[in-house]
Amino acid sequence: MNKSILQIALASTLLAGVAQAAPFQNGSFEIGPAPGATFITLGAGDTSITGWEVTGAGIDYIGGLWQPADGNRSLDLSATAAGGIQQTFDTVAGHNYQVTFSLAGNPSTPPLVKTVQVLATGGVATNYTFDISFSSLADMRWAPQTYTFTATGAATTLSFTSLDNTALGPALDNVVVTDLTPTPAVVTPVPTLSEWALVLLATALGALGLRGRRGRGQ
Ligand SMILES: [Ca+2]
Repeated sequence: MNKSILQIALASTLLAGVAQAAPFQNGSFEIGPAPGATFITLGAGDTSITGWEVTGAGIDYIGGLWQPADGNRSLDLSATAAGGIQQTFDTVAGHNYQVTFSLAGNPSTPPLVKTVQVLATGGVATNYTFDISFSSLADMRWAPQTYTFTATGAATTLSFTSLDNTALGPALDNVVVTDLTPTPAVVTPVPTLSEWALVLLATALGALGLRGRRGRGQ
């Protein structure tokens, strides 16, 4: 590859990178600072969990304290009071999206019933509750939940906000975002009969030309 082709290839790669700046990421909260054997507290505005920003009164980033729903890490959305977390990612306006997540609660009271509010840009704020009556640190009884929204632009902010103003809030893990709107299939055009005829003609002329050159060469 010569230098100019290499430069074009590099420029194309950079442009492609800009176009795909922020797909949804790190929904299981596995990429971030080490939460240790129990947990660490992250304050409002903290962005150390890759892709996410902490909101409200902060959250607890849970390491070994309790059983996660997926991987090794999860969240308590109330640090000392109601906190939350949000992520902004690429969407396609008009597409329908499904958000699935695992919900549980800090197994201590109060309150007995934990509540998290989920909201995506342009969507409907929806509350989900979890009763910790039968939960423990070793058996969090994670429950699958589903939220859906229709994207209103090229970027959407998805937020999970605790409505429990204590240090014992809803627990969150394993957020997955799926685009439910099918992308139109790329159709490869099939040559028409007249186009096939042109292809055959070009092939035949090429063969004649080759024979002609060979004839002159003899
Ligand atoms: Ca996890």
